[in-house]
Amino acid sequence: MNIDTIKEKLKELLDEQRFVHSLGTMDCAMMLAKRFDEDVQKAMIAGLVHDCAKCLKKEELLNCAFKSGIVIDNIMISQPELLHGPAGCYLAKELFGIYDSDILNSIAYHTTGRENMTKLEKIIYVADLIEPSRKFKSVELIRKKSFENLDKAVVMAMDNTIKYVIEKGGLIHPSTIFARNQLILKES
Ligand code: DGI
Ligand code: FE
Ligand code: FE
Ligand code: FE
Repeated sequence: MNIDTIKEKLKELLDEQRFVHSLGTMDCAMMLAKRFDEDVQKAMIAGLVHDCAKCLKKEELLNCAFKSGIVIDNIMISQPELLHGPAGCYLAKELFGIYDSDILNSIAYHTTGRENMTKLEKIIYVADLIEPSRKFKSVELIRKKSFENLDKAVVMAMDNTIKYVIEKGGLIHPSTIFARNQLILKES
């Protein structure tokens, strides 16, 4: 499926704001892919599709997440925000005919991150947070860093997300902690 066909289908799955966010993530993923020598077409598709399950109802979300082949743990079930990555990975295959495992993993792990993230997974993790419609306080700092050092930008993005989740009293998914620790240890 080409990008224009994916866009048309995606538009029906998402509300206006989420669709605009997806286009922004696609553009940022494209720029980061060029900057860090990743496959530009793959990055664009992953960025465009990453939130395709975001507007599903709870039941549908659970159903798709369980069919994704991604391990769904109790933390994800108790924090349903964490299910749209795995569910999106399933829909990417079923609705958009995407079978590239790097693209599918980038979608599946775009919310939590994980240890040993590929370059594409990092690009999508960061692009999701820095796309133009994101307005939080430290976004400019992360935007700037993302074109200098991808790993550092991932850590900054995780820091931002962890603080946000703590602020809301939520559970932090351990994959984010493992990923963040690994990236920081690698730097030092
Ligand atoms: O889908 P988006 O809004 O574009 O962004 P996202 O998929 O990165 O994050 C979706 C939501 O999930 C966002 O409100 C932050 C939240 N989130 C991210 N990591 C965690 C988390 N929520 C909990 N409870 N635990 C996490 O580890
Ligand atoms: Fe998301
Ligand atoms: Fe994110
Ligand atoms: Fe997103």
